Amino acid sequence: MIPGAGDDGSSVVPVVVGLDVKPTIQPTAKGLVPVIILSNANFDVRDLDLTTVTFGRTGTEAPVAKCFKFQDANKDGRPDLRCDFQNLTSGFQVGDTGALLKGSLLSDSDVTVTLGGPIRTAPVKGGK
Ligand SMILES: [Ca+2]
Repeated sequence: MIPGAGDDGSSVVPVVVGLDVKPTIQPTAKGLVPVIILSNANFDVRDLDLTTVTFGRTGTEAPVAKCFKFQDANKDGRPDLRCDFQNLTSGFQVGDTGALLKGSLLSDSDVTVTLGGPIRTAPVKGGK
């Protein structure tokens, strides 16, 4: 089943907000991908239930490995949050151009927030 494609009448509300991902991802590299979750006028990252957050090619692949303190990363006056995810678990493939992050709200676990951001992938060493 494709995540989010259910037609069961549940109150899942995808909200697309900003995600600032490390620009170039090497799909076969070990280590962590740093992701900055950006707040905006309609979304405050402090409302996100971090225990439900997942990240990757379709947004459901990797659980949070580590989150940092809230900081205003883009200097717009709203708090942002950096979280790191395991690169290999995130499931990126060469040629991918976007990353997604999904998570529920602390105030309403039925609401799923979806965040997206652009990425580039680096060629895999040693050929295709
Ligand atoms: Ca900010």
